[in-house]
Amino acid sequence: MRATLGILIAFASLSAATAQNLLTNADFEGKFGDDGIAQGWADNSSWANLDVRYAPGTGDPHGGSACQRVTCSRLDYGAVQVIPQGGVPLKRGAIYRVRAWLRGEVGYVAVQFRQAPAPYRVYVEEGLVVGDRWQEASYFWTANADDPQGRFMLRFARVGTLWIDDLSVEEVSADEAARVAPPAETGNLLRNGNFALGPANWLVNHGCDYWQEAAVAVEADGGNPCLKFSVPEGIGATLSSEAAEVAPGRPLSISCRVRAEAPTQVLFTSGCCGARPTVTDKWQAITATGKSGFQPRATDYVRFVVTGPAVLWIDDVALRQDGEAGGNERFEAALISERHPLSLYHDGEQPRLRLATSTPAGSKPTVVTWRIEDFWGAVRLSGKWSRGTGRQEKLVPADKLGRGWYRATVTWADDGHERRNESAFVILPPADRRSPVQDSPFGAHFAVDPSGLALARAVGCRWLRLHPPNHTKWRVVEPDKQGEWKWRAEPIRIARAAGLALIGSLDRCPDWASSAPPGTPPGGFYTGIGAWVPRDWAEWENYVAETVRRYRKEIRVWEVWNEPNLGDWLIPRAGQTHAQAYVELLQHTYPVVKREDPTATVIAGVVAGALTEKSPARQFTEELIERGGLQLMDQFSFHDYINKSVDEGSEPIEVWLAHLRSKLRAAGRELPILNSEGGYANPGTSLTYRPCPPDTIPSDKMACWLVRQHVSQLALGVKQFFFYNFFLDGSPVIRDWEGFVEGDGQPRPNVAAYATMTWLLDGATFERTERPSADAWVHHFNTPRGPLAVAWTRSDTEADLSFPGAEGAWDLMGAEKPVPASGRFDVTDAPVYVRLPTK
Ligand SMILES: [Ca+2]
Ligand SMILES: [Ca+2]
Repeated sequence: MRATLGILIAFASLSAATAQNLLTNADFEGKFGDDGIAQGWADNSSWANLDVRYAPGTGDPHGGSACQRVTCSRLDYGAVQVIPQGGVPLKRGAIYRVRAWLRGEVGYVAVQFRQAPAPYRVYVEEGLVVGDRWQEASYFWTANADDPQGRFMLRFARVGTLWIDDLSVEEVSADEAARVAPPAETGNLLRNGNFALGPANWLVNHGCDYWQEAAVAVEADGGNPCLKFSVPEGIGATLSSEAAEVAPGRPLSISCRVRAEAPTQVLFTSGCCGARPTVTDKWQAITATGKSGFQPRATDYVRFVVTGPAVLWIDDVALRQDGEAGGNERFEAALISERHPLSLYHDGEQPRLRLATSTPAGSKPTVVTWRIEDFWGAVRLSGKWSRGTGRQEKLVPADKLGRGWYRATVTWADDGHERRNESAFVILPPADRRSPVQDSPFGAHFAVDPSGLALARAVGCRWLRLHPPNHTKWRVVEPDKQGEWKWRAEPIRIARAAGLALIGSLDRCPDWASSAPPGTPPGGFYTGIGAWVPRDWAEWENYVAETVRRYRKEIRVWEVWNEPNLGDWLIPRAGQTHAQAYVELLQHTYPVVKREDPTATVIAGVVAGALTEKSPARQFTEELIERGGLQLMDQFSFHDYINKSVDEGSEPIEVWLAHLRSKLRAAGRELPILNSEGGYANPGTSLTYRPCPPDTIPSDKMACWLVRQHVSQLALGVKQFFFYNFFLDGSPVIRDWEGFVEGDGQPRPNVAAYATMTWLLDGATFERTERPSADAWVHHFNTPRGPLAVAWTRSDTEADLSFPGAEGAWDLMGAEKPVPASGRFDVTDAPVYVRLPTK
């Protein structure tokens, strides 16, 4: 991937620039304003919580006599965004060459196009990690949107200085772009297209609003394995291949063989071509051809999209760019657990992994090297293996590993290149959590389907917030017409039967009940017509009353709306502020819930963002308090998505939470506070071959910060935290927000970190926090098994901390640590748990 990008950059620099630059004053040779910003340019960081200043860069510009200097001196939330004052007209299908010269010390700088108004969809992004010397970021892009006011942007999220010069955006011909594109590879670019490696490298989307799920199984069709894809009635499911690197601007074809139990319409597609045939009970071939577009990191993958009921058998799936059709001709290997992809094991279970190879007829045997590494990077098991042609398999017992997260890798040489395949599995503490569920602080968002329930149980998550799954929302239960109820009793019954406690969500207007003016574009489930306040409060009150009454035995806690401080998540009536509209909504909700169920708890606020100084979240909350909103709720909730640990930065959580508490106290309503949604907006992958943007949060940091966020919040009296989210999105490319597991459900290190935390802190009560130094935290809890300390240090620091009389210790991944006689531990930013003697 990196090599291809390097080639693109090198060639792009050589070719002549004759096209028109769609950016003005992009060499920064024009005037600078009093604010230090070059004419025609602007700062777009006011939504973030940071300090940034601009100045002319006169020493050592890339070209001419000046460039733009941007210095960020404080960054608590968001990113610095530099934009031209005007939009750039973008035409769908046109090819643009985008170039930027950059230097500085701010890490990764993204060079992107996005939609200027909400929801700020990012059309394309590429960038580079800047350094002392000028470097060029350069890419070709086939526009995927028509936008007369496309927003060009440079974006970074680290304290430091960036110098910018010689930006350009030019429309170029397909020939010009193709001249510098890498050549196409021959052969099938997909992994395991013939299913010789079992289900490896295929992903299923399980949705998040269903309570049954699609299943895959490998079946032998006369000795030839194929994939059986079963989709229950009413469920839309997607089966995806892994993403493959493709050559942009070249012909691309996809093909497969498929049959169905009964005639079924199947969408078989890649990013640039597809077909929608009706498949019958006879094997038939499907093919489609197209041309790959230009993207900075061109990848593509195939997927089958089916609405159940459907049963399909699929084989010989290919994505090629060499003009040939069908067939795997490459050697391939995989090492996956017998429970793949939801590879969850507990103490006492010995995972068994299947090492499978597929050697084309007539090829020589290939030697594979396999290894199993732990979270800390230590190779725990390894070996080499070689067998004959065709499909070969052996079992690798992964015993003696103990608790932890593990990556299983198999590598082999192919024409001088090292190829590899990977999978992940975890060994967790026991699943039983015995403390009363009502008191558990551990919640999340997951589907009430077998995978979602298994994952929640395995990691000790006790609470489910229905956002999504959307089983209680107005758009779902009364979707089409007043009085036509479509209750989802079944998933609520299933969730309760699984021992989960629920937060119901009273939220989102059906189109018929919205105050959106006629002609409003539909938009999405959350940010479209349903985000407008209800047209008639009587209709809303009726929905609230019916819903609370119906579920009052199953759902004891209700939350009102979601993120009402965001512009497109609650759309007020003309002349109203967001806080004003939200207080009006609470006036028509709180008394109704209490009338139907006087013992129910009503959570409100649901404010997006940490409530730091000057943040929009704090401003909204203070206005909510001034308008009497606290009288219309029993608990206050906020949401916090993090890009660093919550206890670091210039305004850590202990500071802003204390401020929030003082405001509640001053208003005479010191309500319980909870974080009803949070996690990672930009998660990274733990499977290193999957395409992943460079500015995502590494999976090892996610595991550390997840525990630090939970435990810090518990120590600060935050009642509960609902991680977003546990969904199996089926995507082979990294999706924003989908933070807990990989797209197919393979565990990220988060899974072991979360399970260890809930196992040790089940039934715990907070005692006190010690700060042995400014860079170290020790939070003390009383647990049913005795006193427990949870300790860590600031990022990139270590400390030698003393725990006299320590009786046991566990690392972040749940493995027991030896207890030194001295009681002293080397502590890092990865939390460690220490069992202390009972006093
Ligand atoms: Ca210049
Ligand atoms: Ca096959």
